[in-house]
Amino acid sequence: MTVLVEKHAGYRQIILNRPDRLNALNVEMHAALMAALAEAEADPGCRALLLTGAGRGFCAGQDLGDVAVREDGPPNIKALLERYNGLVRKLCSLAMPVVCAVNGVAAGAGANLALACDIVLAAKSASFIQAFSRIGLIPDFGGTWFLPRLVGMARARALAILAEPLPAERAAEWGLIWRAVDDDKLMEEAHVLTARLAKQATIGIALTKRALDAAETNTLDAQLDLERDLQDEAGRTPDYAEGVRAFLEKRAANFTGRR
Ligand code: T3D
Repeated sequence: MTVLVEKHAGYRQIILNRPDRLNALNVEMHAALMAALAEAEADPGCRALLLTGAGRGFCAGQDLGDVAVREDGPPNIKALLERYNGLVRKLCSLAMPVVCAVNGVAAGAGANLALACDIVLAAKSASFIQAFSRIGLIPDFGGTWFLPRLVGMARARALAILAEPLPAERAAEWGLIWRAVDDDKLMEEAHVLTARLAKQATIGIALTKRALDAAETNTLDAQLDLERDLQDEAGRTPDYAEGVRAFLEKRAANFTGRR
């Protein structure tokens, strides 16, 4: 099984599982990951996801043993990426929070897979490598989109062109990820965070994601209109009513994540 799924109360943990290849993505793993995301999305009881890797790495990007290096012409990378891009689109559009626990090296598409998640924690020993330029490619899996937005153009350019490992603690200082965590605390912290998110107002979080995504290209005027509309939607959820009631009654809210 190239991808393992563990069900927890309110959330699922998805584990990339090709540890002998540092969880490099092949076609089978890509399909299994897509299926795991689709199943999570279809489960009304699943209100958050936790993505991590088995073994000492998170994900080393495309399995380079799997792409045909041909003497008679270039490999069909376009077809490969048309398929793989669906994964980034799916991850970014999920109507639930996605936590990524980067347990070890995240290289190439593996680094950008992590950046497509909502909240990224990384073990202090982990690193992020935009490895593409080492083999003559450009950052894909959304890398050229995520990097400048997260760390600014100067750092994005150097990361993409030099392909040097960025240690987790510096990645957190630069704003590439949320937090670097002691190795032995990573999974505990990731589970606590994901379980907490699974009890929050899921629809409100999904709408927050949509608003932040749109902010990248919207004018202030357009964004204010969008906030008005999305807030109207959030304000009609039972979770909003429960949140206000709980505040006034000075107790913890009991959110359901339902419409
Ligand atoms: O067609 C296309 O390619 C288009 C798609 C592109 C998307 C991409 O992701 S391009 C970028 C692909 N990824 C890389 O270039 C990273 C390659 N890996 C590395 O540079 C290093 O493995 C790491 C820096 C990530 C980690 O180094 P280290 O020293 O900790 O581990 P290692 O010994 O290199 O790797 C352990 C094993 O995993 C090793 O196998 P072995 O010798 O024990 O049998 C290694 O070959 C294997 N491995 C690591 N990465 C990949 C891989 N096997 C296949 N594909 C990999 N990407």
